[in-house]
Amino acid sequence: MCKLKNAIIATSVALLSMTAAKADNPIIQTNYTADPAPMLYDGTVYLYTSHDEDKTVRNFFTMNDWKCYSSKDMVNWTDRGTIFSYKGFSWSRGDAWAGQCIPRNGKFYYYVPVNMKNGGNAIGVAVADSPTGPFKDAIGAPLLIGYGYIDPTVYIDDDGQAYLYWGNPNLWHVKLNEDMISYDQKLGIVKEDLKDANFGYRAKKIDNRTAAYEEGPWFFKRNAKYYMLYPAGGVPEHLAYSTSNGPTGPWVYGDTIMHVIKNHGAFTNHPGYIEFKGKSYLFYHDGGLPGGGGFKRSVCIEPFNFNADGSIPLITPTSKGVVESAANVDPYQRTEAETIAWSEGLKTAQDQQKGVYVTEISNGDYIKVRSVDFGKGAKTFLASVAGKASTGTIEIRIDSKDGKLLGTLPVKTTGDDLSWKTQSCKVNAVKGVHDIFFVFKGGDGNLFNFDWWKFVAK
Ligand code: FUB
Repeated sequence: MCKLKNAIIATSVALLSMTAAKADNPIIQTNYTADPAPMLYDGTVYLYTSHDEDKTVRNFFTMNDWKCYSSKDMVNWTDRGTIFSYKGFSWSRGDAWAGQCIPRNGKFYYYVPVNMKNGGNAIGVAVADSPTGPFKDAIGAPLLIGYGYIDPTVYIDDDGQAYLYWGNPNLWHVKLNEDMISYDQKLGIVKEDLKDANFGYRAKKIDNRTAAYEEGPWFFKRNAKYYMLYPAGGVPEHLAYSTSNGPTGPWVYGDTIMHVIKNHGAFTNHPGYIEFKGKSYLFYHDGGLPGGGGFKRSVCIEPFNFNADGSIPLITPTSKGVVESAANVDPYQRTEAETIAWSEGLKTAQDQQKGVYVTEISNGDYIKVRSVDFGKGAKTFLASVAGKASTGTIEIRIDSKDGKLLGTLPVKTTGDDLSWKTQSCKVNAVKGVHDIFFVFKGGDGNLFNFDWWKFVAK
């Protein structure tokens, strides 16, 4: 984005000290991300997001592609790149809005809304052999076409029946066939009756606002109860939920689960939910990054506990987000440089050769990686870097950006910005679990590119 970096530099010292002190919402700082859709697969959380472009066109959502991030600990997120674009649907002219991906029979089905070439709303399906793609149009045509057909959410029940819900301001569903790219024609498209008791108070006003379903449903099951989370209340949106004893209702309105976000909110919000390692997490978006707002949103996470009766408590948006890491990072394994708990200034890029790497690194930028377990200690730091005229260094610090210096890697030129070399430096004694800060120092302009790092144990 051209550039969050500029916005960050222009932002006051007050903001920088605020961000340095807090962890770690919004969870992605290298792009504007929205409409979070987490998916658990093989011990890893894959987070699919829509993507607000840096440059908003005609004061409206400017969204061309979808991104994926992954994590094994809920605090460090690895950028897996742009995984699909509306251009992958030959029949679409744009508007890559909120989608959800689900695995089935060794394939990954990504349900996404776009606008068709004639302008109408449609839901397409992209399919891939891996959670991070490459995705391609699974049908060659839309799965569903209709006014207000946006924001699909998909769930496969214990009996193998898959359901797709979607819509704004109506809510529809179909039963997907086993192939996941067609649906039960006999049942057809079912439109929910959005009565107050089912999906919130549309007619009655509460605090001068309607409290009813608006869009962005998120469907899941927990302990035999079916949940539908959704943005409600029009503009601006809060988050609410309904529950049911069956996958197709009847639905019973629950309550508000997140109020309209007052501090750095966007006029939309959008829920996602996942249980990971026995803990519950609500994903949502705000406008919390520098330069952020309604068309430049950012994904955030809050851990929460269900009430004993299965109801969902009111969840407060925080800047700290997930405090407790679900796992430690092993520094003796290669870690992608784009694995980030918090960063400032820099960006990510991707190409065929390297995949995703960290780029546009300027003097003073940094990456924080949380909960790194050094065990008995490290002796050497290795980094894969590339830079035509590099004069920069990577300072390896622990526990804060100005914390104890473990070592400094002077990055030597590799001859080209995409000519990658592994370079190393000695590190001072360090034991146990620490947050690492890679602080980049150097002259003017972009210093070098950074692809991965690891330590060598003592
Ligand atoms: O991101 C574009 C639209 O805004 C989504 O489809 C809605 O859910 C809202 O977040």
